[in-house]
Amino acid sequence: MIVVKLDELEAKNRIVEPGSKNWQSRRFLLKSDGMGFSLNDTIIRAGTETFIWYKNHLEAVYCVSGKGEIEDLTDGTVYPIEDGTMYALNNHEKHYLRAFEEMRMVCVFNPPLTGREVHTKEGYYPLLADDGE
Ligand code: 9YT
Repeated sequence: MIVVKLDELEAKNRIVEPGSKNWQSRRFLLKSDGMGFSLNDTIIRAGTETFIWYKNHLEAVYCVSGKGEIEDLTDGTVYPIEDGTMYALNNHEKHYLRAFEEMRMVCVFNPPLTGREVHTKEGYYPLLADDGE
């Protein structure tokens, strides 16, 4: 069994931020944990807009606090996000993620993240080898 507390992740080198500082991803489960998916507790900073296109991954996101929106760029639909909203990018949709308040999101990736991924300038995470620890 794996049991980890949020305040243990720093020492495990499992806290990741992009250069933009738009978000901070606290990575509880990675590929090396052998679950077949990864699990992050991610903070999206207030006032940010992030273009994302997970062409290599499926992601499900569950918002547990804060307010924002996601704009699906495949058809222009804008969905409000608040505590209790889940979205799943089952078709690798290009999107904008906007935070009006700081949002806390639980994010699951398939295939699992390996550790240190941040978005390329095209908005995706490369498929990395197991070197993230
Ligand atoms: C919701 C989202 O995709 N935010 C970007 C960060 C990502 N979820 C991560 O690496 O935790």
